[in-house]
Amino acid sequence: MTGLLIFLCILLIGIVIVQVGRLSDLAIRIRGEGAAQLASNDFNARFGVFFMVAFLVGCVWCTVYYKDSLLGYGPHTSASEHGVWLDGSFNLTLFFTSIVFFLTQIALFWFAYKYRGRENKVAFFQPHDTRLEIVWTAIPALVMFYLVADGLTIWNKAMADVPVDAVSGVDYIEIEATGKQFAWDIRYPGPDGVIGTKYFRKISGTNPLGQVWEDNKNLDDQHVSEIVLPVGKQVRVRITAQDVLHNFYLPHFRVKMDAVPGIPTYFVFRPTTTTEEYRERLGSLDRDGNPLYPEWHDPYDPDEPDGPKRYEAFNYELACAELCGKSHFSMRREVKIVSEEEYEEWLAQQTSYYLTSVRGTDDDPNKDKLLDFEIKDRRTEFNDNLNKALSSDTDKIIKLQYVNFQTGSANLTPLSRYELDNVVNAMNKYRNLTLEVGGHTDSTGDADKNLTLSEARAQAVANYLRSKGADSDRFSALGYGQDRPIDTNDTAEGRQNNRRTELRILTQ
Ligand SMILES: [Cu+2]
Repeated sequence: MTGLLIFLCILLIGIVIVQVGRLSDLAIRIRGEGAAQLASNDFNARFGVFFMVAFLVGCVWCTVYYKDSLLGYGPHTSASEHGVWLDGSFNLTLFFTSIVFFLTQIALFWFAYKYRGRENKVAFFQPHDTRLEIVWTAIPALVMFYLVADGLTIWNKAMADVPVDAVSGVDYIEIEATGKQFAWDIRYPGPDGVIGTKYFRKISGTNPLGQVWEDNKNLDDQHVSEIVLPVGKQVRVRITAQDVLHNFYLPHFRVKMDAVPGIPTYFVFRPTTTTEEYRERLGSLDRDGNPLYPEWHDPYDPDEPDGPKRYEAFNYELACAELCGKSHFSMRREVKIVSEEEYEEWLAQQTSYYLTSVRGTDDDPNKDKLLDFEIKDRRTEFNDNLNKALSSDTDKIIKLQYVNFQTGSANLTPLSRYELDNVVNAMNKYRNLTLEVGGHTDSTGDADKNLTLSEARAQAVANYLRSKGADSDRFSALGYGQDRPIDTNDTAEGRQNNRRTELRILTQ
């Protein structure tokens, strides 16, 4: 129905225009064609000049009116180092093109007025003017040359990669952004400062980025939900995509780079304004205490007039600047620029993706071995317990936390060897140390069988120690079965605590 109405309206307007045209044709014929044409020329020329003035004033007014909403002006001066250079270059170009814009618009309408068709006026033909040719060729050429040279210098400076020798010294932070429909996966390098390698065939439900777990540099890499960066520090973003073209866009930092599947790109920038400073800038007041940018003092949520104001709730954002599909908009991510201390604090809370989601699962190629830092941690823990037992007069027992057996058998699990190696080391260090290896079970099942199992397990530990060169005279193996629980046998956790291997220091 609406469609039909619109169609009828358009038809009607068309008919009106045709009729008005006919009417003016008729009027010209009645009044005499020549006079009417001259009057029309005069009107059009004057109206043209009026239009020009209104148009140019409108251009200036609208620029001034919306200035504070534009990147680079008002509160939106760049929050990054290179952004200031780019904005400067942009302003310089705007300056020269504005001059050309105003001159050509004025000339266009002024000429239309000055040389309008008049009675007894003959057209003026100017076939050639060398001086004019030189002026309007040379001046734009010089200006263009200057703009291009200046632009190239700034471009090369802004797009420069981090110096190669800094890779070992690492005075910058490297993070990785992977675009996919419809999210950004952000990866931080972890304590080693280096991002691990990826291979697309490794991508799976449990390995969204296709990290190669055999590469140790991957083991501490962190997947984070927001981008947090310290102010003043150089940041290199590795940019890549998993499906279609995306674009890594940080408008407030003038950072923008395509994320291309198969071709890694990068962007290096240095944030200079913290989120808090930018908020202050948006909320700043003039000398009389009135908001400098009133629109930023509106409530952030219109339904909550007393809630935070827009400037208080402001956050930098990462957007995708490529129309990559129907949920393209949902690729927005918040970006926080904070002080060095706040950054360190935030970073300490981030966990390694490998350790939290992959370690010990079937996808973990290191399942049957401990990682260097785990060996170190467990060694420290064992030595602490040993020292405690050595210096105590009453509690001479050390529980071997990481010695485990396959269910129902006396076969040591592969990872038990690390703890037992610590025991061998301790015996080598303390030459007078003699020990009793005690096996314990929970109360599940038959007591006699448990006793036999605990003896076999204690013996298995003793065999291992012996195989590593520990002197048989300095330790004995004993099974206690289920007789000495240290926890309740009513819960799974308690039973787990009761199934254990202990060392008792006999002499030291
Ligand atoms: Cu996208």
